[in-house]
Amino acid sequence: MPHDLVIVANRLPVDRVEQPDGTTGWRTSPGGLVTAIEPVMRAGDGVWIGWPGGVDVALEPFTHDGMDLVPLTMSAEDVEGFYEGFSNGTLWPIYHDLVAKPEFHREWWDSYVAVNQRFAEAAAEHANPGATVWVHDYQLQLVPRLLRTLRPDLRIGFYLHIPFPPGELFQQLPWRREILEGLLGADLVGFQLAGGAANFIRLVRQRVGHKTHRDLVYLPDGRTVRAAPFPISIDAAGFEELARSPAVTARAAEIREALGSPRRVFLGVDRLDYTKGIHARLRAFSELVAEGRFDVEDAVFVQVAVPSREQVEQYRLLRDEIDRLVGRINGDHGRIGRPAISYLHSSYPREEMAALYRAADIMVVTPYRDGMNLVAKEYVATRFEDDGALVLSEFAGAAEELRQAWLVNPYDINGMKAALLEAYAADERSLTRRMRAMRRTVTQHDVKAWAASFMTELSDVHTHEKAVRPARRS
Ligand code: GDG
Repeated sequence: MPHDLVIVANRLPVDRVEQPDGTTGWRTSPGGLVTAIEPVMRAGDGVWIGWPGGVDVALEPFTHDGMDLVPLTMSAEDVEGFYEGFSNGTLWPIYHDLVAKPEFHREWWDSYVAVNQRFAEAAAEHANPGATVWVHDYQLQLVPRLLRTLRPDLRIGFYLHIPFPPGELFQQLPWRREILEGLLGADLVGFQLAGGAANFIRLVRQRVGHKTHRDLVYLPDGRTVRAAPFPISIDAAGFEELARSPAVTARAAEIREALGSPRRVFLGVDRLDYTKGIHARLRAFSELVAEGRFDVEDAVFVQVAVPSREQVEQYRLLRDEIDRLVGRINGDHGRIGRPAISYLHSSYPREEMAALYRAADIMVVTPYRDGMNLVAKEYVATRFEDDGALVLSEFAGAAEELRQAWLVNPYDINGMKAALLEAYAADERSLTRRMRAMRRTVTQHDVKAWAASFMTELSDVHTHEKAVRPARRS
């Protein structure tokens, strides 16, 4: 049955789980995107199209927890070419400042085009006349254009969750023009930051040759496309509520005790990804331990590294590097029952994440480049007593909003060491002042506000265009 609102994302918002009786069922994935979009979907007769995970999993559309879901099948070749290849081996590093070297393979591109076409066809099939379609992220940048060709009646929005790179990097892509044209199939293209939107507009002018004015692109067929920032956020109230619960409070105390009740607990929580700067951050901490500035009785670092993209070679190498570093530091500086770094290569339920945030005095988030970084915002949301310190990379999107964090350049190890020392020694008044301001930001701009503002702008895009359209295009 067609719908008035279609969400298109690489993954469905559910994970397959084995039931105790051996059958398989579904569980809503804990991510922020689901929290954000669920209310929009329910209010607007929505359907979600995406990959359920796994290879050659062919399933009929189904309803889970009141959400209509349309699973798309991926073959082993699709996973290798479209997902691990072009999305994560080519686009991911280019869009993250070339932190790793991107690979260019024509067969990966062909697979990217073919899978994007399948997503577009599925969206076309499930959309009512004049429906709204919201396409998500870097894996699906060709969908807006492919979909518009199939269904010119639709209103199409696109949102990029990762940074949109400056022209000097983007231009390396052999398929740069196709990607820009793919995105221009949308009425509204949303980015995390104003800088990403500006990069896109400039590239469209230079590479595709369309006229632009401020945040609008004028296409030869008379259509206009708007590019604008929509910084994503979290379910701040939900996180705070979880953090206040007796179970999480008790668990946080238990974690601190298990760590030997040190004076300060440092925490890092990231997908195990080379963009997240885990290695450099642990190095900064370990040098402070080696220099005797921190004693393992006083300061412990807990690093949670959530397994990610384990089939991709660069991710396996990163894991080995971090394993070696942690082993060396703990071997050199740990004492019995007191490792300098507690390293956990695993994922945890949301309650455990909230308990870790509450147990931590200093949250360390130091990506080389990050679209936003929700972990930083989640930490802030759980600090309802206005305590705790955030050390945050200048290169995370979140740094534009969380100005009261200890901002660091993740390439500058000495700078990071200085920030860790300052956050360690900060007095209560300064911590409260900083945290209170950051909490205000996160609670006021939560994920529901983010989704609502994108949907409002998408439905207003043509009105907006008339208001600002210049007499002569510039
Ligand atoms: C991309 C962009 C942008 C992590 N481990 C566990 C777990 N998580 C949750 C966190 C957080 C989310 O995953 C991670 O979000 P981030 O924003 O930190 O990073 P990416 O995964 O790289 O996300 C990023 C984001 O999209 C949204 O637009 O901010 O810049 O790269 O919510 O809490 N959740 C649970 N167990 C874990 O072990 N339950």
